Amino acid sequence: MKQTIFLVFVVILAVRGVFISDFLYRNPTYDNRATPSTNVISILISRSSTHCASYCTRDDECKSTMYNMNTHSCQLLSVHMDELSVTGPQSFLGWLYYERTFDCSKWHYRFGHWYLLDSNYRTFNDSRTFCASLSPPSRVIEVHSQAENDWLIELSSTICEVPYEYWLNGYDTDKSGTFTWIDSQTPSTYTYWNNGQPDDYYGIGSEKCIASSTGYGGVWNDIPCTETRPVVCKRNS
Ligand SMILES: [Ca+2]
Repeated sequence: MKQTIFLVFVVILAVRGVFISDFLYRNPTYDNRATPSTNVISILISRSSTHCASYCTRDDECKSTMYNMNTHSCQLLSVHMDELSVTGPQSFLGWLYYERTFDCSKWHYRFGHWYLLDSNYRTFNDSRTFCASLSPPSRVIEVHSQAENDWLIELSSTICEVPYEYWLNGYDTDKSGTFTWIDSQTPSTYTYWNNGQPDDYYGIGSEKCIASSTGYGGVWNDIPCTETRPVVCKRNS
């Protein structure tokens, strides 16, 4: 029974592995090097290093892989190996190290959704039009949790290295701080307003749109919709 479940799991992963959004970079510096077991997400048997990579690119936490060309063991690691994370040699040889690299120009898969950052400045409406024009079509990001707001920071600051204010897909029409997300039409249960925001700074109704300041801890601010900001587009599949 266990074998059947494992096989089904492998088949599902193999099929899903077609949708790889980024790549693994071969870095021989850390071949045959070991890291604490707390950095090992899982160990699988994999037919090739590429197959092993497909597991990694489908795992939100995976940053690198160790693939053993003799035993076909595939370790998914939660770290990029460096001098701090290396504890010494592996107990046997044959391990090849691959590092996951993130390409800012590609879609990234997290929390069951796909995300794409575009650093061009547009008004909110033009950003909506831009996301809808992509293939597949998408929407301006709706942020439903702290983890997703943190991911917006990671994507813009760490991966794309362009931390700034990014449009969120909501209208704060009444300065109450709660609102309905535009496209999903769900109420905002999670918010992360900066102190004193939303404030409709230029008068009632003057700041209807919302941005997350990823260069400033991801706090939210209401701003005029005619301002121009970069955007992260989001789609479900
Ligand atoms: Ca404001």
